Amino acid sequence: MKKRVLSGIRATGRLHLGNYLGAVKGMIELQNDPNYETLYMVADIHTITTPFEIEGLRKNRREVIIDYLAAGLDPEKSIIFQQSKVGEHAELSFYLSSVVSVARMQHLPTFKEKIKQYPKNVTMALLNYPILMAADILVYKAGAVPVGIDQEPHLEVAREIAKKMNQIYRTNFPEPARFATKGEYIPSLRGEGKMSKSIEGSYINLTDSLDDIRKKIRSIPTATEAGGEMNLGVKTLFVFADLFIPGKAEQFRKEFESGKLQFVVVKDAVAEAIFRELEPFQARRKEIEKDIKFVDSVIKEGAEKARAIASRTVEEVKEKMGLK
Ligand code: AQP
Repeated sequence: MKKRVLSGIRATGRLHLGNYLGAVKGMIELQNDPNYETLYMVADIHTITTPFEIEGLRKNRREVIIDYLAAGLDPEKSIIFQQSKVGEHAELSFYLSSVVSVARMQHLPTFKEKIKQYPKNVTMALLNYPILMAADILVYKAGAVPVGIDQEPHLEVAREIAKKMNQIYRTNFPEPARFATKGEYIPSLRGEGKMSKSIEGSYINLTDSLDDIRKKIRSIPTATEAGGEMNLGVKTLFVFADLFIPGKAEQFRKEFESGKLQFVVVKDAVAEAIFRELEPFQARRKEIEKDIKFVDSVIKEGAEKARAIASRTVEEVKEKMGLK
């Protein structure tokens, strides 16, 4: 039996390097491994858990699908779909919420961070985010979830829910585990926190030009002189150096320690290497953008395939919970 895989990205904007390294790379790796059956969605329902604009949401969810296809997700190998087209996610999340306490949700670090970021948007939808994520995974009985390390607290909730449902209602949900990549945590270019779509100045878009990338990498707040303790900005720069110029990173580290490092040299080498990695993605994206019919057919067929699996799970859960 193939192991099922589920992952998704919110429709809050174009993908950035953090999404790509922390999630999409893992998604592609599992898609290309014959031991896995992969389902990848654009998480548009999750998007309404924080403030959003209606037209922006519509536009972004298509952009995420195009980004997926350009990055190498293949509808012949993966089910690529829009979360809101499979109503079973929202339905199952309500059933699952009956085994979760309010306190457990309120104490999650991710919830606390989001209410700090959006103090006027402390909604039930935000509180329910991890339960919906558990439903996304469990509705396909997925065992592997390629997501960044920031999502680990949510996976813990999904495992707790799976265990409880199995104990109370004799369902057979697997306990999902995160599939980690080398870039599981990409820091913000501002030197503090993670790279995030909703934090201006923190991210590099996958569609950025070499010039933009160079400017952004140069903006990382490194010290004026090398040597001594690495500050957060320098540490951030070295995260990128380790990922994108691994052959040169050690030498640059030694130069830093001896006080001889010129930061702009490392920054420009990193920027160049990031752009080289993104160039093929950008070329493919331009082609896919033009092929409206292809994108439409991926969205339509993906929903049908996903629904066929999800509806079976929901029927089973309803039966076991006495709702049928
Ligand atoms: N900085 C990051 N490093 C590694 N992985 C990351 N991910 C996000 N940021 C990083 C991973 O990308 C996937 C999709 O994330 P999301 O868009 O669904 O939600 P998010 O985590 O809230 O991403 P953003 O960019 O921070 O969006 P906003 O600003 O809209 O909230 C997940 O697998 C995540 O781990």
